[in-house]
Amino acid sequence: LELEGDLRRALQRQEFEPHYQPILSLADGTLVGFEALMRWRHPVRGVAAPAEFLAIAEETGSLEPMDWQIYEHVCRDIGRLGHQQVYTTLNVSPRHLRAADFDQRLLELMSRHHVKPACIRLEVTEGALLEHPEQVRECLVRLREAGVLTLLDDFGTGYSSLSYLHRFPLYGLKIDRSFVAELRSGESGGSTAIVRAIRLLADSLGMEVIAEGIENEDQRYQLRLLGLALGQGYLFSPPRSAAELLAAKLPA
Ligand code: G
Ligand code: G
Ligand code: NA
Ligand code: MN
Repeated sequence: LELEGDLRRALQRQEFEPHYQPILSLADGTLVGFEALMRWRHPVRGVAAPAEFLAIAEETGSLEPMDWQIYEHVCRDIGRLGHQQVYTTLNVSPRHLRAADFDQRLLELMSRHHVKPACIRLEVTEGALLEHPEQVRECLVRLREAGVLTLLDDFGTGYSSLSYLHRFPLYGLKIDRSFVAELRSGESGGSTAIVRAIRLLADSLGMEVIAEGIENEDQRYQLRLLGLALGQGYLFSPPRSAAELLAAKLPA
């Protein structure tokens, strides 16, 4: 109950901000995009990650306004960070996609900030697709027609019903970090087989694949052997604030 009030006050004070984790080519490190991840910057307690507040926010209906605070912040940041040549992904909570005006509201926000459709991609989870499939499909189709692509997040951990892969306009899959964490060199079973199967499935559906949670060189090497082209993780960079990214750009 205390957290609920804290979240409401934090919303009013605009304490939610995106941190950015780069998405790169595993072959040569070329930057292709960033995932925007919500953080709560409390004046006393410091920076908190979603694990500490996401469930309560969702239960109490605060998550949607928090998301919009993040999306607006991302649109503002794209200009000042010079991120017009790459894409930034937004995490979308399941409830959002059911709102009849989600796509319109997002496109209006982007247009107000002069953000091109190619600069934004959405990350949705399997659960979000299955709750109100027809409404969600239509929303994602309208966004795709406007140039905003959708990626399926945490692939392999949800319902893993494959029928939706071609029913929804999905541009790519993000392989959940639990599979990447279990990759072992010289091993053909377990996680290695799953990652290979996901890559083959995505290839045959013409979908892009991004590996999440890459923490070491061995994982990067294994993923490249399995034909993965793109990834993100602590090996390359943790999620960083806009201020940190700006500071890193200044000559030392
Ligand atoms: O950054 P971190 O690993 O703590 O993120 C944990 C989870 O929080 C991720 O699974 C992600 O889907 C979710 N998440 C991160 N940022 C956002 C956001 O802006 N909106 C929503 N709805 N979820 C987010
Ligand atoms: O569910 P989603 O994939 O959107 O959330 C991504 C989460 O993974 C974020 O909370 C982010 O902080 C975290 N993350 C990013 N890179 C790594 C990594 O290399 N290892 C681990 N364990 N977590 C990571
Ligand atoms: Na995500
Ligand atoms: Mn993800």
